[in-house]
Amino acid sequence: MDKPDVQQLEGMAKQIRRDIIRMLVESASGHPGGSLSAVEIVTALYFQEMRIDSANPRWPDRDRFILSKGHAAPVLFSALAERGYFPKEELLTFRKINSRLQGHPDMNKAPGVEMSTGSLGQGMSAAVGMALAGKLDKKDYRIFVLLGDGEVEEGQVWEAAMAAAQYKLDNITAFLDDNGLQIDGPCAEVMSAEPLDEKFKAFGWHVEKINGHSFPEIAEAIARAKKIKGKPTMIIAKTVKGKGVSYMENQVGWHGNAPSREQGEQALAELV
Ligand SMILES: Cc1ncc(C[n+]2csc(CCOP(=O)(O)OP(=O)(O)O)c2C)c(N)n1
Ligand SMILES: [Mg+2]
Repeated sequence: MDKPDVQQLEGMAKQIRRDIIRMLVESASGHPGGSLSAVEIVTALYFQEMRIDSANPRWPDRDRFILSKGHAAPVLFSALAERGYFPKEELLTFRKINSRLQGHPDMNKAPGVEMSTGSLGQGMSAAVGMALAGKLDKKDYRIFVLLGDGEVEEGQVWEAAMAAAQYKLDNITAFLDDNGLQIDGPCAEVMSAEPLDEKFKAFGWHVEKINGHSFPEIAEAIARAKKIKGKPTMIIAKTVKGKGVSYMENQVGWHGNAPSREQGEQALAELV
């Protein structure tokens, strides 16, 4: 596949936002806010960065992406469908009985899903294990993992962070979707983990800080991460929860509520 330019990536991001809205309207449940905030990060990984083959999802040398904040499943499922892992029509079965696309990603059901996630904190540990396996097997594949800023309030994240530095896992690049909100309020009020950059540095990570909606900044940060030897990289990406839908932006109430059909129409009218 040819590498897309920024304009093409922006077009794909808009398409993925539209998919997310349609999935949530159809299922009448799910998590829009944290799906929409992560669109550019996930789009850049699946359409620009990762060495993957949708025709061969279990190719041993593939790069791996783990959605540690598993409740943002709609953004992952949409990227996988747009990238050809399964038919796009299947997106509308999201959260339905017997669908392969459950509310949180299931690696035994949906093609392309690398790890079942949803219990916050666990995906990061799995990602670190995969990166360690890659080193032991002398493979050159890379591991990408996406965490939420509420998720890093989980202690398990810091155990995994410690292990990644201990084993010098420079083949893992983590993104922190720094949208400022978690399930029922601002992270700063629920349980502040700030200063996140200094904490990850103290845990032995190389840290980048970027605008998580800028494709050039995402690409540049990944390029720098690839050059760092002997250390894992954390890319702290400032984002807007609910990005792209006016009435959802920065609204904690849109963490885990689906738009009605009418609200969905309004969102789609904005995403043209
Ligand atoms: C271990 C665990 N505790 C609690 C929850 C419930 N929960 C689901 S999403 C969420 C908030 C996550 O906030 P954040 O990581 O910032 O996600 P985002 O803002 O990107 O949606 C919580 C507490 C969970 N899924 N797993
Ligand atoms: Mg958040």
